[in-house]
Amino acid sequence: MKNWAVISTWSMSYDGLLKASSMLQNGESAGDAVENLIKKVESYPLYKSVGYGGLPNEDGVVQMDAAFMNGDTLAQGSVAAIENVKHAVSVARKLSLNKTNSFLVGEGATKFAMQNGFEMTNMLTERAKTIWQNKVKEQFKTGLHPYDGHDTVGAVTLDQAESMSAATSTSGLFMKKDGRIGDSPLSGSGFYADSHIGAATATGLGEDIMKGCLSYEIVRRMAKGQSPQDACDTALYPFCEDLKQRYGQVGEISLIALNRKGEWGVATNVEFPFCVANEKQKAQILMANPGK
Ligand code: SD4
Repeated sequence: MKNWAVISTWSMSYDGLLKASSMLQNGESAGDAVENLIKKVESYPLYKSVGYGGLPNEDGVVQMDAAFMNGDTLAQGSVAAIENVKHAVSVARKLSLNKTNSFLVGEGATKFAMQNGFEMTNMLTERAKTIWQNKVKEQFKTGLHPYDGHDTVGAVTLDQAESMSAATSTSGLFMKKDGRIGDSPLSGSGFYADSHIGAATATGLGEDIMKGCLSYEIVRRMAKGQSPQDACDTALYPFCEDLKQRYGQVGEISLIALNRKGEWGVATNVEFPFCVANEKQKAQILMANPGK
């Protein structure tokens, strides 16, 4: 059997990774596998930061960001601050087929999803609403800390035809401002894929990930011959140091990468469970610890 591989962020992506693994093993495409992986996470109501059951913004509305990239053509589609759509990643993938208008935000993104027959549903579960109501009460007493309850699903796949894809999906930061967009739908920050080289995705504080365009940075480093692990390490740790110097602080950031040979790498400044599988190794959840 030819090489295939998949890597994804956080242990919540394990079931999705199993699905993607069996698809890749059966010779299905990197694009289909990555979309199905993300859809599994989007569907599960107890994951507080992605899709159905995702935590809302400060107005109590679930606004989601998602992206899809085809590493063969470099085509990419994104949605941001989209509402009421069951699978934001699928809307992003559809947009990636457009030559223009491939990144839509807010009402325009939601309208596009409706007009194109995507399943629409209220994404705010009773559980998420209760968490939000409690937070609103607490806010009066303690002030707002918006980085509470996060975890974006990001994934990268390599199929047997040597194509790669990357995708992300998130409800972003809990209690974020209406219209706030993170790194996840932004090309080069939250994701990047080039089948000739490799692909990467990011999770963590979007505002900081954007400052380093970290997914693109990793792919460029792999293009210069670095292994995925070296590319992740050298993209993340000096950047964190630099940001601390210039800006006084750095948020939580975790990065995953895969190259076209199916080798993977991870770097993080927090404890970070992630999932991997390839043609030789069964699906597993591994723990990455903060590096230098
Ligand atoms: C964002 N990067 O919207 C996302 C949130 C996230 O782990 O990944 N949290 O900034």
